Amino acid sequence: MTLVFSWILFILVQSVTYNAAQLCDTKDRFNNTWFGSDCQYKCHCKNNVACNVTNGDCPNACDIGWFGPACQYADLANTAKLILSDGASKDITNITDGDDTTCTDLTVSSFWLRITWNFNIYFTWLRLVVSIAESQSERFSIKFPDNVPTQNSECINVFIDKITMDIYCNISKPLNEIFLNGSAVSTICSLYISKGRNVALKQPTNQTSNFYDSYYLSSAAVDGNGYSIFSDGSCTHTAEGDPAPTWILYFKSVVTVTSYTIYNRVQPLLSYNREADLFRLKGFILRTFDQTNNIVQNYTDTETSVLEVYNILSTDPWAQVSKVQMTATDTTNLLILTLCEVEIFGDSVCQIDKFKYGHDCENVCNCAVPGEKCFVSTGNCPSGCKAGFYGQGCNKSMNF
Ligand SMILES: [Ca+2]
Repeated sequence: MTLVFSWILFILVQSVTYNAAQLCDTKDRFNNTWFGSDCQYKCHCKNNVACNVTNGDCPNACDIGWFGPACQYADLANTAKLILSDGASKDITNITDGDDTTCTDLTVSSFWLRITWNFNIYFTWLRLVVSIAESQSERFSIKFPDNVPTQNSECINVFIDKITMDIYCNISKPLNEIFLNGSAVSTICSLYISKGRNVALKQPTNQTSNFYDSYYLSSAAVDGNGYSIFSDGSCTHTAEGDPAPTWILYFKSVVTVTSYTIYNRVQPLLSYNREADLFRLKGFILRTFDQTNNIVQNYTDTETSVLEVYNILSTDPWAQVSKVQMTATDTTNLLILTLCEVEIFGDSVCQIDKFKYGHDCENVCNCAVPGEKCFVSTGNCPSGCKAGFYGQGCNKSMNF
């Protein structure tokens, strides 16, 4: 009897898994494809092709603006301005074209590559791909502006393979430029700088009231679609008369956060209520909390005009965040909170599973030093991979 029951359960579980996989690789109505056990991660493949439904790998390459494991890391390098220290005469657009096979040949032995943004970022890690095999990490170096306190020991260089190197730094201050140098930079093919991955996607959410029972629910802000036209059904909407309309996201596992991107409701230009709808977000409050409900960040919008998209930097890129809350405060028109998407860039913490890594802390670190915590983003280790292993996540065996 028990055996029969086990079999039925097995078949049930298999069919659920199978169905999830089937749903994941079908494009949703916004033309996105998904992966993961609950189809909770968005594919970011070149030419918008579907990714592997289990691990998110892309058949060709990542879409431009994305890189790293399962193409889940947003790239800040392609939003930066790159300047060579020896003048701007050389074409360096290959570095940020998202194609690892197009490389620069700068034929100079030593120079600085200055990378600047017209906004502030947090630096966590970057990836360099070069055309000529490297084995010495000192052939790359990274420098931060003078007002950003760093010590060499705060950055760790890790080889993924002979032409790919990651640099991780433990920095808590926002900055808007970094410098790279070293002879190997002259053969650079790609530079990716991590903004983090969108940790908000498909996380559990709630709001203090619903405008309708089945539409414009809190989950619409984490459905992966920043489409801001309300009728597309991908925005939230609280009920009229709610005295403090609030939206809340509860992370399944604590995360670190570097920045927030909030998509306002944007009606077509000639809509009669376009301005009024935009103004509902004016003066909003964003609060984040740790696991014991202490406030991590308390941000109030003070923009003089309303924006279609708000970018807010975290106050502490290493703080552990458990809950995010947004409240509307503007009473010029109707007091209503509408969010078309809330993207939260950050990463896993893997606090309980200390020696694990990945989006769900599902993988085990495989470091040279036993018991060492690996980087949650890639699974690579400060001490290097365990003997006999190499590659991203130290999970490729040298014994064929
Ligand atoms: Ca949405």
